[in-house]
Amino acid sequence: MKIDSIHLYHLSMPLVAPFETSFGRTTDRECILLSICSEGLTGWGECAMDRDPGYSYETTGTGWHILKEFLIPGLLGRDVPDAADFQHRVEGVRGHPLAKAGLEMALWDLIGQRLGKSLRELLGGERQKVDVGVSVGLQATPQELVRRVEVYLQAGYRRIKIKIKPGRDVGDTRAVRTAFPKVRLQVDANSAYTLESCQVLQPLDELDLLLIEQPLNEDDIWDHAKLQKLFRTPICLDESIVSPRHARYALEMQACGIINIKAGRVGGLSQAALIHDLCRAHGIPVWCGGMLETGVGRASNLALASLPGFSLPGDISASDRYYLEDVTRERFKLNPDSTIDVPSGAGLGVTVDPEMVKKYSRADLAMEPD
Ligand code: OSB
Ligand code: MG
Repeated sequence: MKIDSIHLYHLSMPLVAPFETSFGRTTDRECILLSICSEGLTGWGECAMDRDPGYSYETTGTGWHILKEFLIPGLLGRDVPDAADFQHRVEGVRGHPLAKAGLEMALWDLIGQRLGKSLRELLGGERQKVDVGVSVGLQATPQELVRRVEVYLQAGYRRIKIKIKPGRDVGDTRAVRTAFPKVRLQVDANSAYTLESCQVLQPLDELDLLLIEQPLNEDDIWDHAKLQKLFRTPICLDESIVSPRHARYALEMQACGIINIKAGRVGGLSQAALIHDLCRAHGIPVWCGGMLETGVGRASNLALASLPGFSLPGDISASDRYYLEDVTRERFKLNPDSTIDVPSGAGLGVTVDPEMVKKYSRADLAMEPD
Protein backbone atom coordinates (compact mmCIF):
# COMPACT_ATOMS: atom_id res chain seq x y z
CA MET A 1 0.00 0.00 0.00
CA LYS A 2 1.39 3.34 -1.02
CA ILE A 3 1.47 5.87 1.82
CA ASP A 4 0.07 9.08 0.30
CA SER A 5 -0.14 11.28 3.41
CA ILE A 6 -0.16 11.13 7.19
CA HIS A 7 -2.04 13.45 9.53
CA LEU A 8 -1.15 13.92 13.22
CA TYR A 9 -3.48 15.23 15.95
CA HIS A 10 -2.31 16.08 19.45
CA LEU A 11 -5.41 15.31 21.51
CA SER A 12 -6.28 16.32 25.04
CA MET A 13 -9.48 14.75 26.35
CA PRO A 14 -11.07 15.29 29.77
CA LEU A 15 -11.53 12.08 31.77
CA VAL A 16 -14.86 11.57 33.54
CA ALA A 17 -12.85 11.47 36.79
CA PRO A 18 -9.15 12.02 37.55
CA PHE A 19 -7.02 8.86 37.31
CA GLU A 20 -4.26 8.62 39.91
CA THR A 21 -1.37 6.15 39.96
CA SER A 22 1.94 5.93 41.83
CA PHE A 23 3.46 8.17 39.13
CA GLY A 24 0.86 10.94 39.06
CA ARG A 25 -2.65 12.17 38.49
CA THR A 26 -4.29 12.63 35.08
CA THR A 27 -7.39 14.77 34.60
CA ASP A 28 -7.07 15.33 30.86
CA ARG A 29 -5.58 12.49 28.92
CA GLU A 30 -3.32 13.38 26.02
CA CYS A 31 -2.30 11.19 23.11
CA ILE A 32 -1.41 11.46 19.44
CA LEU A 33 -4.10 10.29 17.08
CA LEU A 34 -3.01 9.80 13.48
CA SER A 35 -4.43 8.87 10.13
CA ILE A 36 -2.71 7.40 7.09
CA CYS A 37 -4.19 7.99 3.65
CA SER A 38 -3.40 5.28 1.14
CA GLU A 39 -4.94 4.68 -2.27
CA GLY A 40 -8.27 6.27 -1.35
CA LEU A 41 -8.57 4.70 2.11
CA THR A 42 -7.93 6.24 5.54
CA GLY A 43 -6.56 4.19 8.41
CA TRP A 44 -6.50 5.43 12.01
CA GLY A 45 -4.02 4.81 14.80
CA GLU A 46 -3.42 5.98 18.35
CA CYS A 47 -0.07 6.61 20.00
CA ALA A 48 -0.95 6.05 23.64
CA MET A 49 1.75 8.12 25.33
CA ASP A 50 0.75 10.69 27.95
CA ARG A 51 1.84 14.30 28.48
CA ASP A 52 4.32 13.35 31.23
CA PRO A 53 7.09 10.71 31.25
CA GLY A 54 5.64 8.93 34.32
CA TYR A 55 4.67 5.59 32.84
CA SER A 56 7.19 5.61 30.00
CA TYR A 57 9.93 7.96 28.81
CA GLU A 58 7.75 8.67 25.78
CA THR A 59 5.48 11.72 25.94
CA THR A 60 3.20 13.42 23.44
CA GLY A 61 6.11 15.82 22.94
CA THR A 62 8.72 13.17 22.13
CA GLY A 63 6.16 11.26 20.05
CA TRP A 64 5.40 14.29 17.89
CA HIS A 65 9.13 14.87 17.35
CA ILE A 66 10.00 11.26 16.49
CA LEU A 67 6.97 10.84 14.21
CA LYS A 68 7.52 14.12 12.35
CA GLU A 69 11.28 14.06 11.99
CA PHE A 70 12.09 10.36 11.68
CA LEU A 71 9.29 7.81 11.40
CA ILE A 72 6.92 9.51 8.94
CA PRO A 73 9.56 10.78 6.46
CA GLY A 74 10.69 7.15 6.05
CA LEU A 75 7.17 6.08 5.06
CA LEU A 76 5.73 8.86 2.87
CA GLY A 77 5.41 7.90 -0.78
CA ARG A 78 6.63 4.36 -0.03
CA ASP A 79 4.82 1.09 -0.57
CA VAL A 80 4.33 -0.57 2.81
CA PRO A 81 2.53 -3.89 2.30
CA ASP A 82 2.33 -5.17 5.87
CA ALA A 83 3.41 -4.89 9.51
CA ALA A 84 6.59 -6.90 8.94
CA ASP A 85 7.69 -4.45 6.25
CA PHE A 86 6.75 -1.54 8.53
CA GLN A 87 8.82 -2.92 11.42
CA HIS A 88 11.77 -3.35 9.09
CA ARG A 89 11.50 0.27 7.93
CA VAL A 90 11.39 1.74 11.43
CA GLU A 91 14.15 -0.51 12.83
CA GLY A 92 16.71 2.28 12.50
CA VAL A 93 14.84 4.43 15.02
CA ARG A 94 15.84 3.22 18.47
CA GLY A 95 13.12 2.82 21.05
CA HIS A 96 9.94 4.94 20.91
CA PRO A 97 7.60 1.94 20.76
CA LEU A 98 4.45 3.96 21.51
CA ALA A 99 5.10 6.23 18.52
CA LYS A 100 5.75 3.26 16.22
CA ALA A 101 2.72 1.34 17.47
CA GLY A 102 0.29 4.13 16.50
CA LEU A 103 1.53 4.01 12.92
CA GLU A 104 1.36 0.22 12.81
CA MET A 105 -2.24 0.37 14.11
CA ALA A 106 -3.25 2.68 11.24
CA LEU A 107 -1.57 0.31 8.80
CA TRP A 108 -3.59 -2.64 10.16
CA ASP A 109 -6.74 -0.53 9.83
CA LEU A 110 -5.90 0.10 6.17
CA ILE A 111 -5.04 -3.55 5.49
CA GLY A 112 -8.33 -4.67 7.04
CA GLN A 113 -10.37 -2.15 5.05
CA ARG A 114 -8.61 -3.21 1.87
CA LEU A 115 -9.29 -6.93 2.46
CA GLY A 116 -12.73 -6.45 4.04
CA LYS A 117 -11.52 -8.20 7.20
CA SER A 118 -11.68 -7.16 10.83
CA LEU A 119 -8.50 -6.67 12.84
CA ARG A 120 -9.60 -9.64 14.94
CA GLU A 121 -9.61 -11.85 11.84
CA LEU A 122 -6.29 -10.47 10.62
CA LEU A 123 -4.62 -11.22 13.97
CA GLY A 124 -6.20 -14.66 14.34
CA GLY A 125 -8.45 -13.73 17.25
CA GLU A 126 -10.99 -16.38 18.20
CA ARG A 127 -13.47 -14.62 20.48
CA GLN A 128 -16.32 -12.31 19.50
CA LYS A 129 -16.36 -10.79 23.01
CA VAL A 130 -13.63 -10.56 25.62
CA ASP A 131 -13.56 -10.64 29.43
CA VAL A 132 -12.80 -7.24 30.88
CA GLY A 133 -12.20 -5.58 34.22
CA VAL A 134 -11.65 -2.06 35.49
CA SER A 135 -8.51 -0.33 36.73
CA VAL A 136 -9.32 1.87 39.72
CA GLY A 137 -6.97 4.74 40.50
CA LEU A 138 -5.74 5.77 43.96
CA GLN A 139 -8.50 7.45 45.98
CA ALA A 140 -8.33 9.92 48.87
CA THR A 141 -8.97 7.21 51.49
CA PRO A 142 -9.41 3.42 51.63
CA GLN A 143 -13.12 4.01 52.40
CA GLU A 144 -13.48 6.10 49.24
CA LEU A 145 -11.70 3.36 47.29
CA VAL A 146 -14.15 0.74 48.57
CA ARG A 147 -17.04 2.99 47.48
CA ARG A 148 -15.53 3.40 43.97
CA VAL A 149 -15.03 -0.34 43.66
CA GLU A 150 -18.62 -0.92 44.70
CA VAL A 151 -19.87 1.43 41.96
CA TYR A 152 -17.89 -0.52 39.35
CA LEU A 153 -19.11 -3.87 40.69
CA GLN A 154 -22.66 -2.58 40.44
CA ALA A 155 -21.97 -1.51 36.86
CA GLY A 156 -21.12 -5.16 36.16
CA TYR A 157 -17.31 -5.38 36.24
CA ARG A 158 -16.25 -8.71 37.68
CA ARG A 159 -12.53 -8.07 37.94
CA ILE A 160 -11.05 -5.15 39.83
CA LYS A 161 -7.53 -3.77 39.66
CA ILE A 162 -6.44 -1.19 42.20
CA LYS A 163 -3.42 1.07 42.01
CA ILE A 164 -1.01 0.98 44.93
CA LYS A 165 1.99 3.04 46.05
CA PRO A 166 4.18 3.13 49.17
CA GLY A 167 1.97 4.03 52.13
CA ARG A 168 -1.17 3.11 50.20
CA ASP A 169 -0.68 -0.58 49.55
CA VAL A 170 -1.57 -3.31 52.04
CA GLY A 171 -4.16 -1.15 53.85
CA ASP A 172 -6.01 -0.25 50.66
CA THR A 173 -5.90 -3.78 49.33
CA ARG A 174 -7.07 -5.27 52.61
CA ALA A 175 -9.97 -2.79 52.76
CA VAL A 176 -11.18 -3.87 49.32
CA ARG A 177 -10.64 -7.56 50.06
CA THR A 178 -12.55 -7.32 53.34
CA ALA A 179 -15.46 -5.51 51.70
CA PHE A 180 -15.57 -7.93 48.75
CA PRO A 181 -14.16 -11.31 49.87
CA LYS A 182 -14.86 -13.09 46.57
CA VAL A 183 -14.06 -10.49 43.92
CA ARG A 184 -11.27 -11.16 41.40
CA LEU A 185 -8.75 -8.60 42.61
CA GLN A 186 -5.28 -7.53 41.49
CA VAL A 187 -2.93 -4.63 42.26
CA ASP A 188 -0.63 -2.45 40.14
CA ALA A 189 2.34 -0.55 41.63
CA ASN A 190 3.67 1.02 38.41
CA SER A 191 7.31 0.58 39.46
CA ALA A 192 6.96 2.37 42.81
CA TYR A 193 9.11 -0.05 44.87
CA THR A 194 12.61 -1.45 45.12
CA LEU A 195 13.56 -4.95 46.17
CA GLU A 196 14.18 -3.52 49.67
CA SER A 197 11.07 -1.34 50.03
CA CYS A 198 8.98 -4.19 48.65
CA GLN A 199 9.19 -6.12 51.94
CA VAL A 200 6.07 -4.26 53.12
CA LEU A 201 4.07 -5.95 50.35
CA GLN A 202 4.49 -9.44 51.83
CA PRO A 203 1.00 -9.44 53.48
CA LEU A 204 -0.52 -9.11 49.98
CA ASP A 205 0.36 -12.77 49.55
CA GLU A 206 -2.47 -13.66 51.96
CA LEU A 207 -5.16 -11.61 50.18
CA ASP A 208 -5.92 -14.04 47.37
CA LEU A 209 -4.88 -11.69 44.55
CA LEU A 210 -4.82 -12.70 40.88
CA LEU A 211 -1.49 -10.96 40.47
CA ILE A 212 0.83 -8.16 41.61
CA GLU A 213 1.66 -5.91 38.65
CA GLN A 214 5.04 -4.23 38.09
CA PRO A 215 6.26 -3.56 41.64
CA LEU A 216 9.84 -2.72 40.57
CA ASN A 217 11.59 -0.57 38.00
CA GLU A 218 10.95 -0.87 34.30
CA ASP A 219 14.55 -1.93 33.59
CA ASP A 220 14.65 -4.39 36.45
CA ILE A 221 13.63 -7.82 35.20
CA TRP A 222 16.44 -9.33 37.29
CA ASP A 223 15.13 -8.11 40.65
CA HIS A 224 11.59 -9.11 39.69
CA ALA A 225 12.95 -12.66 39.38
CA LYS A 226 14.28 -12.43 42.94
CA LEU A 227 10.98 -10.99 44.12
CA GLN A 228 8.86 -13.67 42.46
CA LYS A 229 10.64 -16.29 44.57
CA LEU A 230 9.38 -14.53 47.72
CA PHE A 231 5.70 -14.48 46.65
CA ARG A 232 3.17 -17.20 45.95
CA THR A 233 1.03 -14.65 44.10
CA PRO A 234 2.14 -14.33 40.47
CA ILE A 235 4.14 -11.21 39.65
CA CYS A 236 2.86 -9.67 36.40
CA LEU A 237 5.15 -7.50 34.29
CA ASP A 238 3.86 -4.45 32.44
CA GLU A 239 6.49 -1.66 32.00
CA SER A 240 9.42 -4.14 31.90
CA ILE A 241 8.25 -5.92 28.76
CA VAL A 242 9.09 -3.55 25.91
CA SER A 243 9.72 -6.16 23.18
CA PRO A 244 9.39 -9.88 22.46
CA ARG A 245 13.03 -10.19 23.50
CA HIS A 246 12.27 -8.77 26.93
CA ALA A 247 9.38 -11.21 27.25
CA ARG A 248 11.80 -14.04 26.56
CA TYR A 249 14.24 -12.70 29.16
CA ALA A 250 11.46 -12.55 31.75
CA LEU A 251 10.37 -16.11 31.02
CA GLU A 252 13.92 -17.46 31.06
CA MET A 253 14.63 -15.68 34.36
CA GLN A 254 11.23 -16.71 35.80
CA ALA A 255 10.70 -13.06 36.68
CA CYS A 256 6.91 -13.29 36.45
CA GLY A 257 4.02 -15.72 36.19
CA ILE A 258 1.87 -13.50 33.99
CA ILE A 259 2.46 -10.79 31.37
CA ASN A 260 0.35 -7.69 30.67
CA ILE A 261 0.53 -7.07 26.91
CA LYS A 262 0.03 -3.56 25.53
CA ALA A 263 0.61 -3.21 21.80
CA GLY A 264 1.81 0.36 22.35
CA ARG A 265 4.46 -0.47 24.92
CA VAL A 266 5.98 -3.18 22.72
CA GLY A 267 6.05 -1.24 19.43
CA GLY A 268 2.93 -2.49 17.69
CA LEU A 269 0.29 -5.16 17.32
CA SER A 270 2.69 -7.43 15.42
CA GLN A 271 5.08 -7.42 18.39
CA ALA A 272 2.22 -7.92 20.83
CA ALA A 273 1.12 -10.98 18.86
CA LEU A 274 4.66 -12.39 18.98
CA ILE A 275 4.73 -12.01 22.78
CA HIS A 276 1.31 -13.68 22.95
CA ASP A 277 2.64 -16.63 20.92
CA LEU A 278 5.77 -16.95 23.05
CA CYS A 279 3.82 -16.90 26.32
CA ARG A 280 1.30 -19.35 24.99
CA ALA A 281 4.05 -21.79 24.06
CA HIS A 282 5.38 -21.49 27.63
CA GLY A 283 1.97 -21.75 29.33
CA ILE A 284 2.24 -18.20 30.70
CA PRO A 285 -1.16 -16.44 30.87
CA VAL A 286 -1.39 -12.97 29.32
CA TRP A 287 -3.98 -10.20 29.42
CA CYS A 288 -4.47 -6.97 27.55
CA GLY A 289 -3.47 -3.82 29.42
CA GLY A 290 -4.84 -0.36 28.72
CA MET A 291 -3.62 3.21 28.52
CA LEU A 292 -6.93 5.09 28.85
CA GLU A 293 -7.28 4.92 25.07
CA THR A 294 -9.86 6.67 22.93
CA GLY A 295 -12.27 4.54 20.90
CA VAL A 296 -9.53 4.03 18.31
CA GLY A 297 -7.04 2.40 20.68
CA ARG A 298 -9.85 0.61 22.51
CA ALA A 299 -10.96 -1.09 19.27
CA SER A 300 -7.39 -2.25 18.73
CA ASN A 301 -7.13 -3.58 22.31
CA LEU A 302 -10.36 -5.54 21.94
CA ALA A 303 -9.13 -7.21 18.76
CA LEU A 304 -5.81 -8.09 20.40
CA ALA A 305 -7.53 -9.50 23.48
CA SER A 306 -9.54 -11.87 21.27
CA LEU A 307 -6.42 -14.00 20.68
CA PRO A 308 -6.64 -17.37 22.43
CA GLY A 309 -3.80 -16.88 24.94
CA PHE A 310 -5.47 -13.86 26.57
CA SER A 311 -6.90 -15.92 29.42
CA LEU A 312 -7.28 -13.18 32.05
CA PRO A 313 -9.65 -10.16 31.86
CA GLY A 314 -8.21 -7.07 30.20
CA ASP A 315 -8.00 -3.46 31.40
CA ILE A 316 -10.47 -2.59 28.65
CA SER A 317 -13.43 -0.87 30.21
CA ALA A 318 -16.53 0.64 28.64
CA SER A 319 -16.19 4.06 26.99
CA ASP A 320 -18.25 5.74 29.73
CA ARG A 321 -15.64 4.74 32.32
CA TYR A 322 -13.23 7.15 30.61
CA TYR A 323 -14.90 9.81 28.47
CA LEU A 324 -18.24 11.56 28.11
CA GLU A 325 -17.48 12.14 24.44
CA ASP A 326 -15.13 10.09 22.29
CA VAL A 327 -13.49 10.54 18.88
CA THR A 328 -15.24 7.44 17.52
CA ARG A 329 -18.94 7.29 16.71
CA GLU A 330 -19.01 3.85 18.34
CA ARG A 331 -19.07 3.69 22.13
CA PHE A 332 -18.08 0.45 23.80
CA LYS A 333 -20.53 -0.97 26.31
CA LEU A 334 -20.14 -3.50 29.08
CA ASN A 335 -22.22 -6.65 28.63
CA PRO A 336 -23.91 -8.13 31.74
CA ASP A 337 -21.30 -10.93 31.82
CA SER A 338 -18.40 -8.43 32.21
CA THR A 339 -17.38 -8.71 28.56
CA ILE A 340 -17.14 -6.21 25.72
CA ASP A 341 -17.89 -7.10 22.09
CA VAL A 342 -14.95 -7.15 19.70
CA PRO A 343 -15.62 -4.89 16.69
CA SER A 344 -16.49 -6.90 13.59
CA GLY A 345 -16.27 -4.24 10.88
CA ALA A 346 -13.33 -4.05 8.45
CA GLY A 347 -10.03 -2.94 9.99
CA LEU A 348 -10.46 -1.43 13.45
CA GLY A 349 -14.20 -1.40 12.82
CA VAL A 350 -14.69 2.13 14.13
CA THR A 351 -15.66 5.43 12.49
CA VAL A 352 -13.75 8.50 13.55
CA ASP A 353 -15.83 11.65 14.01
CA PRO A 354 -13.88 14.60 12.49
CA GLU A 355 -15.82 17.10 14.62
CA MET A 356 -14.70 15.39 17.81
CA VAL A 357 -11.11 15.16 16.61
CA LYS A 358 -11.21 18.89 15.91
CA LYS A 359 -12.81 19.66 19.24
CA TYR A 360 -10.14 17.86 21.25
CA SER A 361 -7.06 18.65 19.11
CA ARG A 362 -4.49 21.12 20.44
CA ALA A 363 -2.36 20.86 17.29
CA ASP A 364 -2.40 19.03 14.03
CA LEU A 365 0.01 18.46 11.18
CA ALA A 366 -0.46 17.09 7.67
CA MET A 367 2.56 15.48 6.01
CA GLU A 368 2.92 14.59 2.33
CA PRO A 369 5.89 13.49 0.23
CA ASP A 370 7.91 16.53 -0.95
O1 OSB B 1 -0.16 0.62 34.37
O2 OSB B 1 -1.75 -0.39 33.45
C1 OSB B 1 -1.19 0.66 33.71
C2 OSB B 1 -3.29 3.64 32.52
C3 OSB B 1 -2.31 4.45 31.99
C4 OSB B 1 -1.00 4.03 32.05
C5 OSB B 1 -0.67 2.82 32.65
C6 OSB B 1 -1.65 1.99 33.17
C7 OSB B 1 -2.98 2.43 33.14
C8 OSB B 1 -4.10 1.68 33.71
C9 OSB B 1 -5.48 1.96 33.16
O3 OSB B 1 -3.99 0.91 34.63
C10 OSB B 1 -5.92 0.93 32.19
C11 OSB B 1 -7.13 1.38 31.37
O4 OSB B 1 -8.24 1.25 31.86
O5 OSB B 1 -6.93 1.85 30.24
MG1 MG C 1 0.26 -1.46 34.70
